[in-house]
Amino acid sequence: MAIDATRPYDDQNIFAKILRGEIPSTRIYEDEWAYAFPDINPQAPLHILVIPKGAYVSWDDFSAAAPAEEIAGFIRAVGHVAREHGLVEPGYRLLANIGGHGGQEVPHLHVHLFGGQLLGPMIV
Ligand code: D5M
Repeated sequence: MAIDATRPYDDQNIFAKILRGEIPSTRIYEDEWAYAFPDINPQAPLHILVIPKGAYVSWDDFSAAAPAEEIAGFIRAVGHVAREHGLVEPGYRLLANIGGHGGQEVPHLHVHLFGGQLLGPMIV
């Protein structure tokens, strides 16, 4: 069920548990700002989730409240993961769902990185 992105951060969400190592995940990339792991329900040959290490519900509170250093670190990490997987050429897609109408299900900011095939037109 989609979440309300305006609610306070819940540190019992599944991605918080992954960051704390309480739920297993396969580490694809990790640095001071971000952690990347495969989506459990892949929608493309390559479907990676990149999450900030800080406690942010969605892109909304992250963009409004995170320190600039943290925002830069996270965005750089997303780009790094894509380059590491050779995705710049032929290309890839980034997606962040935000709140109810965005269809966000996990209340910890995550960017979906899709690649490995020609992706169809964006579905809204
Ligand atoms: O997408 C939430 C995404 O999170 C969805 O594509 C499944 C994925 N998911 C949920 N639980 C896990 C675990 N444990 N590992 C990996 N991936 C997971 P949203 O943008 O919130 O709709």
